[in-house]
Amino acid sequence: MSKIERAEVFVASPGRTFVTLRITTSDGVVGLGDATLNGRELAVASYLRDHLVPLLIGKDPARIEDMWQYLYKGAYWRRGPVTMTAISAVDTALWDIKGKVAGLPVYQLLGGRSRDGVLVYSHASGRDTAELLDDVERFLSLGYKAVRAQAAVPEVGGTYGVRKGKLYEPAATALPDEQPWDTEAYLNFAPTYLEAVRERFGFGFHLLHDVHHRLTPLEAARFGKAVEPCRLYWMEDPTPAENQEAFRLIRQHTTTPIATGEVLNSIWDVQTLITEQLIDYVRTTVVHAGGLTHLRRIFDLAALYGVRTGSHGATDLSPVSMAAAVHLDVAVPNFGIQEYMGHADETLEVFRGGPTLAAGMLHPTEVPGLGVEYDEKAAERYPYEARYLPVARRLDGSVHDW
Ligand code: KDG
Ligand code: MG
Repeated sequence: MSKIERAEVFVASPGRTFVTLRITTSDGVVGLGDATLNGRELAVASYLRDHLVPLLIGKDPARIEDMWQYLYKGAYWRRGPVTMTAISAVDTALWDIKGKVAGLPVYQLLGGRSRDGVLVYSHASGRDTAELLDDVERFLSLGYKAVRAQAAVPEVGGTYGVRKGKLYEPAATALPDEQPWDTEAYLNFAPTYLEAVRERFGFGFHLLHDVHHRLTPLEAARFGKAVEPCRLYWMEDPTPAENQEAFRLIRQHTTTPIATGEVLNSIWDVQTLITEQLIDYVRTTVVHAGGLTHLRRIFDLAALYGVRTGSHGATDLSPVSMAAAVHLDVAVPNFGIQEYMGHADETLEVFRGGPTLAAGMLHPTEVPGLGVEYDEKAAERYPYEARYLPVARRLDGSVHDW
């Protein structure tokens, strides 16, 4: 029987910080898992190094489900982003190994293709409406069939999702940046730029918008209603999702589709949202929701209730996560859309391979496993740098949801 011989945790910052788990079997097969939790990276690295790696050595790498149950139930302490990200990394690495042992790309182990390619959306943004419109035009001319639109709120300036450099990167400072937030100014302004996008480019592509947890349910209902003429593909995270019941109120007032789940970690965190059909798209990910094993379980529950998938895919999900996501996206019947922001050149020096993009669609690799390699030597050129996500403060100085 093959055994897990080695499990190593790498923390490096090629373009941004990534935590990567590499498992090696006694047969010399290597599997990778992403363990990146933006702004709390070292907590997951320690969870893996100090608590999970000693449990892995000598175990059978083929028993993926059993390993998941062992790590989840064996912890006694349930759920939470740190635990679930660490379990995800182990689970993803074991699927990578299984694919390599079988000589098959991971999507074949998940039942094979349900579709030819994976529809993605990218991020257009601007410091004002004019800049946003130019950016939307750029993405459409690159062949994207779906674009997310975000613009800075005039005067207040503070908002979520406006790119400064080539890629949107919110975790950019050694201590959290504090950004202003004004709900009324946002509610007055955001519908106007979404309308401007539709007016200029029409309805021949999918338009998305991320509210980023900043509204109360009633405000979100008002926003959803206001943007109905724009026929959004979705409004994302209209209100903080830890209160699943809150979505009932939004649902009663608007036909704008709702997506949520990027900060949630388990099937229990989305159970009410799915079973009561309070959302249209579930955005949980391979890296933060327990790996391919658990995410498949969430997606299957969602399929029963007509909820489609729309996994998170920001730059803080490593190419290993993106590869795993695309293998699952291509296989599940209820796939909706995949977020795709791409990665910095430095990131791609360290993580080689992964899905390919053509005409607004991602395609999984056909090589055995996930199809991504980790270049340890290249990673050494990018030592860990601490970076935090920003914090939002209302104009009276109190903390708001970022
Ligand atoms: O680490 C936080 C980011 O991944 C998040 O802010 C990005 O909301 C996000 C999105 O939809 O990509
Ligand atoms: Mg989001």
